[in-house]
Amino acid sequence: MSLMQTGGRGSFITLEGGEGAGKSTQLQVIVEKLKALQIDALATREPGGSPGAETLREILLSGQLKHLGPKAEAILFSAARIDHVDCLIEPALAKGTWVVCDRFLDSTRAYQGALGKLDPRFLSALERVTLGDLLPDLTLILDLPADVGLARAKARRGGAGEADRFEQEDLQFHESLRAAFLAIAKAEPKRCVIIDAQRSQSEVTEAIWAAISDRLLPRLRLVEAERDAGHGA
Ligand code: T5A
Repeated sequence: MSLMQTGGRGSFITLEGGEGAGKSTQLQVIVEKLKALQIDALATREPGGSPGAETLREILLSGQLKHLGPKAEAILFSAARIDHVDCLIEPALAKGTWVVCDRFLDSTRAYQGALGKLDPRFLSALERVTLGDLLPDLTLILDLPADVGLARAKARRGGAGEADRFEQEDLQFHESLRAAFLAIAKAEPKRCVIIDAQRSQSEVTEAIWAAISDRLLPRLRLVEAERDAGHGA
């Protein structure tokens, strides 16, 4: 049985983790694998993903608003998210497209929330007004030692290019970030799966695909089987 699009709502997958964990690399592979199963899928990223949010991305990653502090940054990342959700994510999910997103709400929880020591009640309120009921169906947390990720990110820049606002933070910041993502995964095991990202790219892809096959594809197969049975009646 082929995994054709079912006409139902698409699934929403997010990739999270520290700098250089391999999120962008894996994002493309996942989307290609979904398309090979004839699932309509698109890749997107945060901050960004829609014209308004990309404008905010440029400002946020330039570091020129760092002095405003984590609370204001959390609001600005959320403002970008509202545009992204309204313009791209919700319309795509509603028409049955699967959306695979490089970073989403857990990055705000980890970078601004945990590292910025924000009151969790402030973040919950912000999530409520930003997202309503929208949550990822599956979040893959790519985990690796902070120094390995930073070295990968630096190598990708060719060593010379300028590190962005958050890559410039010290190693202690990035180690705490790793712990924050692991804590999120521990608190929400139904939504989150930790992926050991220190392995080779193909091994990481294999682990990610195992999680998607385990958590999301059975639901799709079920809907499809019901639809086929209905057609056959
Ligand atoms: N942010 C974002 C917040 O503070 N709050 C928020 O709410 C949100 C949404 C975004 C920044 O904004 C912050 C977090 C970030 O600091 P970005 O430019 O989008 O910045 O950067 P990152 O998301 O951190 O992405 P990176 O590009 O740094 O890392 P990736 O995407 O995880 O890594 P990737 O795939 O580019 O890989 C890095 C290098 O490693 C190699 C790749 O070829 C590449 O050269 N690589 C591997 N090498 C060995 N083994 C593997 N398994 C490898 N996988 C990839």
